[in-house]
Amino acid sequence: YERRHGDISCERVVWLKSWVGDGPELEEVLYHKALGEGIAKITINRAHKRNAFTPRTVTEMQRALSAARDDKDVGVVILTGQGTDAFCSGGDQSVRGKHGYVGQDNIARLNVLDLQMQIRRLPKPVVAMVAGYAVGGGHVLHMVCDITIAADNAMFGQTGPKVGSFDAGYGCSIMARLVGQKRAREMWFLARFYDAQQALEMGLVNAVVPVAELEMETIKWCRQMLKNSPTAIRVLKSALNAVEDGHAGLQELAGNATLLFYGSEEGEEGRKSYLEGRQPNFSKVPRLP
Ligand code: S0N
Repeated sequence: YERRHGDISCERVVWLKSWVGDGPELEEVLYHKALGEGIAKITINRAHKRNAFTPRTVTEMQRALSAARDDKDVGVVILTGQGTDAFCSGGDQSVRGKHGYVGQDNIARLNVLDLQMQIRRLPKPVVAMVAGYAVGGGHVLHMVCDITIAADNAMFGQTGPKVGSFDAGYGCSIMARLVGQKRAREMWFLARFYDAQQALEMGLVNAVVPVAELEMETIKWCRQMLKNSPTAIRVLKSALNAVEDGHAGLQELAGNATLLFYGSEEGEEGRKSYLEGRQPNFSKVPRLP
């Protein structure tokens, strides 16, 4: 630990390599938990390819996200890339086939779409910590996250129309919500890159900090969220999603209502009465205005 200014929010983090459940050893992703904090960190570990993802990278990220979701000690997840050159440069073009990205099992997939859904539905905030390039499918990943903290060397953009691909799902809809229709069309049609300051001005990111301070600043944001009510944050995330996600958004929000209802006396009376073979007695439940 390194304490600075006696301020807990400036205390450095000790990262512990953590277990993501059964399955093969992680190769393309790192999963860490911060000692004594509620923070998990998922790192794409392919710096030699600017952290481009293969089907295996995506599967490993999905396993790490599941581990973070199931872990009652984890309240916030950081998503990042190894090194400072790139957050993620999208799909690894060297394994792109005619029907998607081809994994070691020789099956072509676009499983990054499942990963996007998983980030969106995770009932805990996901913070993108972006140094260097966040482009192509990597740009979509940071947009799907709840918060983005960018280093001053970050570069953002879509490359699809240059390399013969596009993400017409969240890659368009979330982008248009973030930056507006005109800018979204500009980003996709021209495939330009934007620096961190431009991204901040466009509403693509929440903050820009010097690259050397990126992790510490991200940790501060995480710690501040962790001080707040996890249930409030959980319901707010699903509510913010629900406005845009149609039936899927409603289902997510409604799941939270059910979760809270199960914990109430009213919900418990229903369950108990069934098990005790009697009529439920809801007479004490106040009919609130
Ligand atoms: C990121 C860039 C700008 C970095 O440039 P820089 O710093 O000059 O480094 P390079 O020398 O270019 O790169 C270093 C090494 O890394 C390799 N590399 C980088 N990115 C990739 C990549 N995406 N795939 C494979 N290899 C990559 C370089 O080749 C180099 O290797 P060596 O050292 O051996 O020469 C620059 O690298 C760049 O522009 N990268 C490509 C960005 C890109 O076009 N990405 C793909 C965009 N498309 C997607 O992401 C698809 C997303 C997707 O999966 C999807 C999802 C939903 C619906 C549809 C789709 C879809 O298919 O579109």
